[in-house]
Amino acid sequence: MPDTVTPSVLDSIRAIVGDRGLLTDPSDTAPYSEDWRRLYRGRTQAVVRPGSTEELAAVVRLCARTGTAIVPQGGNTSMVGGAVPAEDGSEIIISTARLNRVRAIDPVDLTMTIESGVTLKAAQLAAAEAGCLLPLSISSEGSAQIGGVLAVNAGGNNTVRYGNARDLVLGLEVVLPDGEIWNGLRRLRKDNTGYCLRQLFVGSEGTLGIITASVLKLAPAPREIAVALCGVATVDAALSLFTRFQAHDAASISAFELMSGLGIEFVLKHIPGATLPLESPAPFYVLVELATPRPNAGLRAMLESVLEDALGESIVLDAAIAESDAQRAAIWKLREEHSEAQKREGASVKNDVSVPVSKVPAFIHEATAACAALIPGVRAVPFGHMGDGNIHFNLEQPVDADPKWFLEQDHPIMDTVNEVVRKYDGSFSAEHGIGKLKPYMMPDWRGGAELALMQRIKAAIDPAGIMNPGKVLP
Ligand code: 2HG
Ligand code: ZN
Repeated sequence: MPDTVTPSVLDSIRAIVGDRGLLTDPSDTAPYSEDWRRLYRGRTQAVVRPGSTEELAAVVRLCARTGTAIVPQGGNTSMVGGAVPAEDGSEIIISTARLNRVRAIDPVDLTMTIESGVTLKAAQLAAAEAGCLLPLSISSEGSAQIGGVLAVNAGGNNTVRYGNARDLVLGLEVVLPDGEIWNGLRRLRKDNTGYCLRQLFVGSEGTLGIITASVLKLAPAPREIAVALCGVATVDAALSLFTRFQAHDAASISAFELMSGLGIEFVLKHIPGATLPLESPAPFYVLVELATPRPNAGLRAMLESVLEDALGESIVLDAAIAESDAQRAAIWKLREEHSEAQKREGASVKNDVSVPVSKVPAFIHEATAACAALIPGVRAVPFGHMGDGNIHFNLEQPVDADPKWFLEQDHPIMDTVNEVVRKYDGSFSAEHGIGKLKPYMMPDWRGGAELALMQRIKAAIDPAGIMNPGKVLP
């Protein structure tokens, strides 16, 4: 791509956003140019931080006129390199960080109108202050911004109950690739008026436009929450525990997370303050969270009775029920710190995949064996959202292996895991998206009419191809 980021383009951007809205010094732009996993290091001449939707639209109009490619960026927490610029410095980053107002919350309509730069954590707190729940929770919620969360259709811990990010979106405001603002900030539960455009942008990973604000569905705040950590011998046992909770009160399950013995070992080793509230370690663990807005629902008693039965039948080896908010947070910490602990342990190859819930045990079993045959000594660390079938089938490097060599094995490893995923009618990309990491898989998994249709949609909305080039589509 020709270098379109000329001094005159930078001057024009500065005229729109002011000095405060433009970073050009390499030491300032560097943190925006590398991903959290440190798999990709790009380069950019400008990180633009507009202070309003109108400013952002004016910058995009300028880019459209000059053919300047744009990488939209929120909290830069992508696991697939979805927000990093190219290495040749030809792309500018537009950050949504300064679009950070909660515009409105309505506890009767149960909606929140929010700008894209608000972090997910801040959005959750704002909803809670209004007596509501924003039912979306992911490990990176302290940094991830709402715009990015929607652009990748994040899933996370509560999908089992509330669905993915797209299921919470009632309306969107989007800056299109030509710089026009589409104001679709409607907050209606019923609105059948032609094609559902907002759902095109959710999950498009910034390749069709930049989401600048949204209307999200809220839920009533929970009155009772009960959390337990259970040690189990096998993933099959974890599945039978899940079916027991489903049979008792499926509607109260707000999270059902699986962890492996090795994953917990890494957390205990690398994360200060992490402790295991069980008497002895187990091969696998389940974190179950039940929550309800109903008064006097007796959740705690239900949790105890299901666990007692499961202990009696040796489905569960040991269990700890949180007795306070602090204990609840301590149990969740064991789960939420998995990515960080794995990063500290060494190089890892991630497989964010999904299979039908009933196939999770067979999938984990077979994928573990297949990877061990491919790379002797490789350490499988499967964990994740068992209640919705999304497993992070991550592989940690063998203890003495060279991290660089191990990362170079990423395609053979991912292809090996994906063969098992395919056997169980799963998906090679469950919740992290395609980004820069997985476009090469698209023809194989979404080829024919499906990929051709996606390419036509991209060409229709972004004919010049300036929005997040090289991401999602091969
Ligand atoms: C999680 O569930 C995130 O914690 C990250 O999706 C998963 O590190 C990962 O692979
Ligand atoms: Zn996850």
